[in-house]
Amino acid sequence: MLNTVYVGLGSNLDQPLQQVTQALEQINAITDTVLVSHSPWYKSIAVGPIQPDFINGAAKVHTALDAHSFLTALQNIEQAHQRVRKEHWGPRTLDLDILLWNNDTINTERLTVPHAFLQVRSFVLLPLNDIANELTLPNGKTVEALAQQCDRAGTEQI
Ligand code: A4P
Ligand code: MG
Repeated sequence: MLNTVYVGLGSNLDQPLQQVTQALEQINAITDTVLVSHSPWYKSIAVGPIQPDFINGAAKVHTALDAHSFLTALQNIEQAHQRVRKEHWGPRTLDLDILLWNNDTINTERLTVPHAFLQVRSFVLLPLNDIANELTLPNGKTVEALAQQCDRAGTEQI
């Protein structure tokens, strides 16, 4: 079965734009996986501890892998990026999150889908809406409505 997946990308360390751009190629290179489209990039003020601004975006992917195998593949890509410069407690070179997996709800030890903060984060909703504004979440809300409602202060397209 071919799964339609939306992935959130983020980086705020070590040339973030380069990190996320390279990650798109690496996602496309995952076994039985194709990158369908991706959003423009956004610069966003970090949520959480004080740290550099993030570059964020979203990608649409088709994959024949199951959700946990796909998560492992994304984590392998994150690891490859973190190896360049290890920052145990610092900001991240690359964060790849599964935002949506078909219209499924997944709750396992390793995976919560839709992503826990999807509905409130402008740096996720705005790029997601660029590539998936026709989408409805499992709870019936549309990405378009959520993107329109969210507080976009601190998030701007670059
Ligand atoms: N996990 C559970 N569900 C998922 C999912 N849907 N996709 C588990 C990916 N992973 C999922 O992730 C920890 C664990 O989450 C994984 O082992 C996986 O099994 P992590 O990326 O290693 O660590 P984390 O930072 O604690 O988690 P997460 O959820 O990525 O953190 P956040 O909350 O996303 O915070 N500000 C701006 N402006 N932009 C950002 O991108 N990102 C963060 C990271 C903070 N502030 C930010 C941004
Ligand atoms: Mg993550």
